[in-house]
Amino acid sequence: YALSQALPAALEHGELFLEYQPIVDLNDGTTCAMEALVRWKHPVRGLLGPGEFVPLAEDTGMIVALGRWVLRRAVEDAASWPPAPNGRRLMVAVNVAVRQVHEPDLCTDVTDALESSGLPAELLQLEITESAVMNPGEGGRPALETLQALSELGVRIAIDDFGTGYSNLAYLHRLPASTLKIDYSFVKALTQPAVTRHDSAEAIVTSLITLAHACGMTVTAEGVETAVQAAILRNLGAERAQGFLYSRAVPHDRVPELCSGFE
Ligand code: G
Ligand code: G
Ligand code: MN
Ligand code: NA
Repeated sequence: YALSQALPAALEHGELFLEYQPIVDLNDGTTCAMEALVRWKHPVRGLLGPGEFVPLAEDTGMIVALGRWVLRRAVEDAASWPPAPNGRRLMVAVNVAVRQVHEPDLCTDVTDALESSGLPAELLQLEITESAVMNPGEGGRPALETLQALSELGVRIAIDDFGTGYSNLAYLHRLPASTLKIDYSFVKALTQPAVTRHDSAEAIVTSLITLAHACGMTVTAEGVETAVQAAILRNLGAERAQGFLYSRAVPHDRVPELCSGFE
């Protein structure tokens, strides 16, 4: 309760900041994108992760202002990143909460952020959780309509935490999304010891990848911590991975050293 009360002032006083975690091409190890992850440097409670305050901000509606700030900051940061050695520029991935998707201003906010920073639309990926896109109700604009408008701007859409919600697969097929992010829980299950391991972990990941590809989406696996997991995912056809194997989230000034990739 106290934390959620303090959040508006914290945002105004510059206590929030972003870190970036690389998203890596599983085939050649190059860095494709950086995901922006918000943190709160609380004057009394110390460093807080998004898990500790994003849900509170979602409950109070503060997530709309917070999300708008994250979007601006991340897009501005990304506009300044140097190209990788292969000449390609990094994309920036920004998490968008369900409340933001139902805000009529989201497309305008995105357009404004791109225009004022000069970042090309194709270099912005908006990450929307599976449950957010699959719940088109909530009184706002239908999620599908908003996602279509964003997609027409040239922005990429990724479905985040896939496999943890209850998806309407017919609806999934209609989403203008280019990427499906497989939730870390499935990645973890791939290499869990035989006794506790869910026997069908590999079969589930295989079918998620098949499903994504059938819908014309590429796959990013989250929470990859070991080279064995990365090898399995690559063999199963996942295109990209993200996780501690490559890097934790780093402050903005360390992004350039991660641009070239991982062997
Ligand atoms: O760092 P941690 O594992 O605690 O992250 C918890 C969750 O917070 C993640 O699922 C991540 O997607 C989410 N998150 C991180 N940054 C943002 C943000 O800027 N906006 C929203 N809506 N969620 C975020
Ligand atoms: O849900 P989302 O993917 O947006 O959340 C990303 C969060 O997952 C980050 O905040 C980070 O703390 C956490 N994370 C990133 N990589 C790994 C990893 O390899 N292992 C684990 N356990 N958590 C990770
Ligand atoms: Mn995410
Ligand atoms: Na996730």
